[in-house]
Amino acid sequence: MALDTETRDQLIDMVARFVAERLRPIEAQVAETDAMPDEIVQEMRELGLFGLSIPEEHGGLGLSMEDECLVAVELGRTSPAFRSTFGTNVGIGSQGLVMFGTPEQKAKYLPGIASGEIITSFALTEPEAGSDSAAVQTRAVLDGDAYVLNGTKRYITNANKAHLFTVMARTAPSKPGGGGVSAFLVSRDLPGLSTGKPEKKMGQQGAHITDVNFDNVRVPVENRLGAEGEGFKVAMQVLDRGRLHISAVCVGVAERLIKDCVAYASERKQFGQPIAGFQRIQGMIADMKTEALAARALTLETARKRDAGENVTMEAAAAKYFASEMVGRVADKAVQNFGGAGYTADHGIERLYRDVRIFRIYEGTSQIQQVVIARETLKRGG
Ligand code: COS
Repeated sequence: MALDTETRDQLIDMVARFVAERLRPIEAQVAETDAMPDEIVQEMRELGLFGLSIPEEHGGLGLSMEDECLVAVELGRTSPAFRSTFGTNVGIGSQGLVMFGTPEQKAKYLPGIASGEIITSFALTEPEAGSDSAAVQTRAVLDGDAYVLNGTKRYITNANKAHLFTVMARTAPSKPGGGGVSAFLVSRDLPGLSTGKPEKKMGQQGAHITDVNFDNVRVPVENRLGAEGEGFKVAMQVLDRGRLHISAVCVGVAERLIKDCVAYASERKQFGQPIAGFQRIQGMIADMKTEALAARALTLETARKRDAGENVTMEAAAAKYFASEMVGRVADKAVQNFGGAGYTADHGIERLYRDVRIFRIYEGTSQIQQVVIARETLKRGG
């Protein structure tokens, strides 16, 4: 549902204040401890952040894609690890259920997801199925009233905290591609399900990814999400949507970095004047600003198209491709703008430089986005 302008502005203002007053002051602490304070998670719950995209009838805010992107831009103005805390509930961990769940499945899980009592994860990637998602080897074998799952998922965001996983597993080994894959809602407390140790990562400390292991996990038949063999398409449609959200976060981080650069360049003096007065610095700021504006426009335009019911597979891939590459270039220029101070931990610039690197990889690498964009463009005839 699209909010009226006033309500939307109030929501954005509330999120902006939360980011500025509660999250930015503890960015460095969260990065250093690699842990998210419980009271911050509780405040996120109270603000409704876990339920931004969950339909109102199930206890969420039911935002339109455009409104969700506008909120995601605000959330991008701080360490992406904060957004990651509820990011799976808003996006890939819940949207399969929202789009393909039965009324019973929705009623059972969505209210808890919206309130943040249930943390969700999206378990698609495997050791041998990264970009080639259709190659998943995790098996789901029907046995009476349950599917028996065996296999390993890798790099699964929030898996260490998750109560509910959307798992893509192969139900038809005779069909090697996506057609043999089904999706399941898998509760953490089922015997045989375990998660590994959080990986040591380049950035986004405070957000965690781990393996998920399935050892004869019996998942009730009623927890299959969508029809047998539809799991790959469920995953792809969840990702179409997730990619737009990530694009908006990239825009937010870029806008934050530009503000930081402008503030620093206006203060920092060399050759007797603030470096903002030098055209070579201005050139960098102009490039950063232009690219951020372009990514913002592409992301919001695509979100509006999706809200209008259009197929945006190509546009969402283009937005993710452009916005994630853009924020990489912006972060690189930000380090340059700050000079030696950007390379030290003092201003948090090097931290954001590391944090944004994953945007070009997760929810589909830039190279996969190129594949999707080219295929769709060829299919559409231009
Ligand atoms: N929406 C709906 N259906 C889709 C779709 C989409 N976005 N993308 C593909 N499909 C459908 C196709 O229409 C096709 O259906 P039919 O079999 O009925 O014709 C089926 O799914 C298989 O599609 P395709 O042949 O394009 O599959 P490929 O194996 O070639 O893979 C890519 C396509 C590479 C695009 C896919 O594997 C991908 O996106 N990989 C990256 C995954 C990713 O983002 N991983 C990150 C981990 S999750 S954080």
